[in-house]
Amino acid sequence: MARFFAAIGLLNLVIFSTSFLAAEEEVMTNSWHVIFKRDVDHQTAHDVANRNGFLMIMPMLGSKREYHFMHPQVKSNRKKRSIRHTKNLKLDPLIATAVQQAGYKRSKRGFKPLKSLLDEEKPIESINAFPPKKGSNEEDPLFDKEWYIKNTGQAGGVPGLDLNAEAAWAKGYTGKNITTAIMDDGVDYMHPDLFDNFNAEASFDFSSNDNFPYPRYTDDWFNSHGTRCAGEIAAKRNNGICGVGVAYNSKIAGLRMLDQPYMTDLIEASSMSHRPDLIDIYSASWGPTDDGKTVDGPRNATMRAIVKGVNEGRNGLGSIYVWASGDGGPSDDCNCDGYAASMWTISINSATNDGRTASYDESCSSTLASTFSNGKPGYKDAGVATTDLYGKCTTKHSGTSAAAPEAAGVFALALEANRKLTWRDVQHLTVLTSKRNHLEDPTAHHQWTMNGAGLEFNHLFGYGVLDAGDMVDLAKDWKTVPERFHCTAGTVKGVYKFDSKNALKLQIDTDGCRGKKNQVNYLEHVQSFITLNSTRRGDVTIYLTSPMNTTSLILSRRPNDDDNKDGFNKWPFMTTHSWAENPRGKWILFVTFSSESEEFQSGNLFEWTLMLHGTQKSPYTSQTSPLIHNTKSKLALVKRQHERAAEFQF
Ligand SMILES: *[C@@H]1O[C@H](CO)[C@@H](O)[C@H](O)[C@H]1NC(C)=O
Ligand SMILES: *[C@@H]1O[C@H](CO)[C@@H](O)[C@H](O)[C@H]1NC(C)=O
Ligand SMILES: *[C@@H]1O[C@H](CO)[C@@H](O)[C@H](O)[C@H]1NC(C)=O
Ligand SMILES: *[C@@H]1O[C@H](CO)[C@@H](O)[C@H](O)[C@H]1NC(C)=O
Ligand SMILES: [Ca+2]
Ligand SMILES: [Ca+2]
Repeated sequence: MARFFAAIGLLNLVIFSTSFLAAEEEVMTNSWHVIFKRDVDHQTAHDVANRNGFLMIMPMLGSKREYHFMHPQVKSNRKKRSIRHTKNLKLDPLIATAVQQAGYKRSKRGFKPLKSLLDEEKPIESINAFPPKKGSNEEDPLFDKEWYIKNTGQAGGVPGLDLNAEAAWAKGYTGKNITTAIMDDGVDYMHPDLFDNFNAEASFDFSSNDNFPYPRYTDDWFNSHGTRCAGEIAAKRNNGICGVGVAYNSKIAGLRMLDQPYMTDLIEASSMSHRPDLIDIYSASWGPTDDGKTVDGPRNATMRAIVKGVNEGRNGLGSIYVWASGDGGPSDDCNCDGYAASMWTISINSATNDGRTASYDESCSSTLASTFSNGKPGYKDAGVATTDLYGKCTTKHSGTSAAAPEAAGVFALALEANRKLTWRDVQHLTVLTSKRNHLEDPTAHHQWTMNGAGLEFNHLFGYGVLDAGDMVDLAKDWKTVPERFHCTAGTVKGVYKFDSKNALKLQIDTDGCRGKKNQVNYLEHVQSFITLNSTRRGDVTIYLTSPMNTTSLILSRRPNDDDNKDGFNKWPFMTTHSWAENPRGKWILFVTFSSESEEFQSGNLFEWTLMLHGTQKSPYTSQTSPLIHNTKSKLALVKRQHERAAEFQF
């Protein structure tokens, strides 16, 4: 079964299922996660590694008990576990346990292999940034092409459909003293447009375990991804080179972690927990393969790293994890990607410069908001202009890859406006300031809908496109949101059949844990943990309707997913669409087959657990931002709604 480590509590990590069954393409690596019987210092860990023939790579998750060991004589892509090596480690008097690490695939979003680049009419366009122009106030040659920052209608776009970054800059926010880590294939930190904004102290290379996350050379520039993402955030302004980053005075750290034959849980976990005292935002434009049939997510150590990050990172305010929703196109669903679907990551979809989704855009109900990737097909310069490898610039960056760093840049501006923002504050600000603007689904399948709290959302775009100007405004006077609580609304267990002719409708009636310590009155995230199997997993479609009649499409059809045995095992389908709603009342789960073929399909649902996350007090009534007086602002709207509801509900 597709398994997933689901942590529901904030401090107590609840692990629902304890082992991943190795997928076919998994291997065993030469890395071991070693847990000592007691805390040991660095030197002791080294000595213990040495006396067993291993190398100590690094401590794990800031712990003195857990270490990453490597065995130089073991192959890094074995078919089987090396029981002998694990046994030897376990026999060491200081070691409690040791787990050999599986190696698996993680792919970067939006990279087109050389072949498809050559197939395109125009090959990739790289503009030489050398020699850097002298003088401090020279215009950046690519700025006019950065329609995502300032859309004047260039490349066939809609004027004004952009991140509204200039409004934030005009107020003096440019990302000063905020660091975003690019978790990727490295960063060309020698690039003249990035050099000054590179935070070397916060950087690391987890692919080769050293301090220099410089991209490895390949003929097809495969490792240009991280450098391109970095420029979108922190390319310098007015230096006559390439373009301008969204937060052009912020710092970027390079965390090189995608460039080794196989990903391991330890590499992911180490990256996501690297220097949370120095790194504010972690930007990731990668994940499980976007083949439309994978169901995968963070494993043990990575899940612990994320939970630790949101609880302890940034001195307890919480690390901000920004995630690209995926490039699997309409035939994939990012709720099957456990990183994007996590409550602790902000998953970002992308829009084109004329307000549509791109053909590769993957959607799901866990997406919070959107930024931009490439523009209108067929238009020159419709791609994302940014820095490129070896001091060059490009106008062709694309994919949801391009979208996540833009969001990281906007969040850097917001954090500069208010250093006290928690990880949840950033999500609330995103919901309240994102805009519908000109975003529309051309197929009209996914309409803009008002949720029960008066917040407009769209399955493709979340709460809309980020607005940096409004976000810094609201951030400035923002009062930290009230404490978060977790309420299990209910569990339905049994054998519930559904098939091509008969859909399944289940109901959970909840009081939102009323009268208990963990009562939830105002929702943030809602999770449905579902266990089911079916004759064709990709044809199963699931809707969740809240008591306030907001319907989230929590699983859409995935035509390529022909799984007929694994199904889902306590998989956490997440929705953000009931944000700020009152959870009390009937929740309805609707499970159906939507298939194009006539073939008869059937399935069984074994379990549905509904988890509500949110606050007891309204997070909005205590806000003093001047925006509260703008009766048209989302803040004013949702505050009024909460006040009206509170009169008779609690
Ligand atoms: C910059 O940020 C660090 C924490 O990331 C903080 O310790 C330091 O005081 C800040 N400096 C300024 C000038 O704000
Ligand atoms: C994951 O963690 C659980 C509990 O801590 C442990 O029993 C299990 O062996 C771990 N699995 C892997 C693959 O590390
Ligand atoms: C689902 O699981 C049940 C119980 O294990 C089994 O009887 C049934 O054949 C399975 N169905 C499919 C489609 O795999
Ligand atoms: C709930 O919303 C649906 C549209 O999503 C609408 O057709 C229906 O009438 C609504 N029901 C109630 C009771 O408001
Ligand atoms: Ca520049
Ligand atoms: Ca995907």
